[in-house]
Amino acid sequence: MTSKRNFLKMSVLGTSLLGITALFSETRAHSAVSKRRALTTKRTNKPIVVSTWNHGLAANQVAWQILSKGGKAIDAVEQGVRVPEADPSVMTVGYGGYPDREGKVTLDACIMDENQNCGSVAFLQHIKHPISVARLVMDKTPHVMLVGEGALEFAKSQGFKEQNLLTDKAKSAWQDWLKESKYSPVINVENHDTIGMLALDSNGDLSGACTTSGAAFKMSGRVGDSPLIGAGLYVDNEIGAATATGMGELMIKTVGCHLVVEMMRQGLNPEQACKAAVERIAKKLGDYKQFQVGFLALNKAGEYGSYCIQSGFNYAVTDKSGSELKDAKSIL
Ligand code: SD4
Repeated sequence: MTSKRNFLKMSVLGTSLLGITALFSETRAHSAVSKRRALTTKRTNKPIVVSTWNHGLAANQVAWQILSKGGKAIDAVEQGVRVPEADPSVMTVGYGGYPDREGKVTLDACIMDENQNCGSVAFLQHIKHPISVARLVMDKTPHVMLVGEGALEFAKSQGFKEQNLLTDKAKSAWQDWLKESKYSPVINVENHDTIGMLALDSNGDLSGACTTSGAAFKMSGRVGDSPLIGAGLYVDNEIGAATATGMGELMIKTVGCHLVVEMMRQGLNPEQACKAAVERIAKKLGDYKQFQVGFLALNKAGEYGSYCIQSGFNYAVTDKSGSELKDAKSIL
């Protein structure tokens, strides 16, 4: 009887001990999960927006107004890059951009969202905001890219008004250029104003936009990397996003921004991924030293980084802690 009672006592004790142990390890597991969650949340720096060059600061401000209120990254990047598009003092984006050799301002732009949707326009004339036309190509057509006359007709059908984009300042720069008609892209001067912008919103979604008037005094009909998904911009919402500035032919030849995102998929951080893409250009393209190329990347955790060929490329970062301009590292 006694031994039976003892046995029962032991069993009860055993059971409760087991229960306590189970409870304890469950609590431990639970707290590990929540610690991990806390770490992930703490580590994810969102919302955040990054963009190329000095004029990125003003563009980021507009993007930040959307992001800081819980808005979507795709809206933030579209509205953000409209700032330099409308600014005539920015002479390689939108209105006021340098024309081609024939004196025509021809614009390239693309946009990409968190669901792999994208839209693009190239060789678009007379429309101040090519990025918003690209957005509508994405939202309202079954296509990704419209060019030239077709892009213009589409823009007009959506209510965009034609206007003269050639300012007096850009016209006189072109007339000066005509005196020698020598096409030699100057590093960090005539090729330095494309805006590429990447944003991570408070929902954790990534989007990007890129818009430019392209290389100054280019051949008529020349299209650079900026409207080409994969070359001038790429977004993969699982991994990260990248954009590029500089001599577009080099990005096209290496599908540069796709390469940067794939490098991040392999585990590189944004700066390392941008560096790897610049090194790929250096390895494959012999004449790379004459040109500038800069990549800018943002990953899913809100970490960002950049790399370029020549020193002198900078980018703007805006998040909860404010805005700042940062210099990219370079291989030369
Ligand atoms: C292009 N990548 O058309 C553009 C030019 C540029 O900063 O980035 N300028 O090749």
